[in-house]
Amino acid sequence: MGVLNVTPDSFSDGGEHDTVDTAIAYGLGLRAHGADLVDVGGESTRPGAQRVSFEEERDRVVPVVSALSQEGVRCSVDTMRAAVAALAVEAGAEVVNDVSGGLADPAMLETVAGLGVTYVAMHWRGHSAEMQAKAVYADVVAEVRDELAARLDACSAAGVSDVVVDPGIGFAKTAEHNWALLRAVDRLKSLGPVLLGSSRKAFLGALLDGREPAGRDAATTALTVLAGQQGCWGVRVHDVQGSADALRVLEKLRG
Ligand code: PMM
Repeated sequence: MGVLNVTPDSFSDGGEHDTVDTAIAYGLGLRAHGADLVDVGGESTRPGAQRVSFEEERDRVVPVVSALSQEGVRCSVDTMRAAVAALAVEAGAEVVNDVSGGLADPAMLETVAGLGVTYVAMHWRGHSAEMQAKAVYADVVAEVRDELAARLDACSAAGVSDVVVDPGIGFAKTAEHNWALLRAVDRLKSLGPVLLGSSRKAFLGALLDGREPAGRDAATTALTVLAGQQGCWGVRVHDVQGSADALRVLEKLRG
């Protein structure tokens, strides 16, 4: 899954493709580099970020999903809003990627059930402005697992059957929480297919002595190899070529 943030303020690629035309060109490039899905988002979720309005998010996301879908690029929509998810699916998106796992918008799960698409439920404890204060766990793996299991129950009650789970690396987590979750992918897999979104995140910068986001791609690729070895459903990355190449190597070695 390649990251396409149509936002002025995302931590790594904010402002790089915040017009519809540059976003479409960028999305085509992600596909050319090997992305199976292009994840189009219009609202930054970096720690401390403020929310954008529904209209702003819709106007950033829908034209890009529509144009990429017409070019045959498979898209997911990265949104916490049911109304944006519905419009993006109408425009061609095949997957709804909700970082709140249905907690931010009470209409989300019923909407996705009606749309009949794959749903990514990420572990989430609150909006960006407040989430780092919620990074408190006695046993992060057990608690994230239990909280994701509760979201799966909610999905099932609403009629959403095709669900991918995501531990939410960097969302209400310290660096050590992220590492603990990455060490425990095996335990998360029993919930269902797993997506990992570690790409260029701050815990990698901390590991690499404060390196800036663009210099974190090799470390990201190392985690893609881990995800591939563990049989994850997907990885959500900025540098698609590096991760796609690494997965091709892994596939070849496995014969
Ligand atoms: N991370 C970000 C945004 N969307 N979606 C999923 N499923 N998992 C993630 O870890 C995730 C996400 C934040 O990263 P960005 O600012 O680079 O988009």
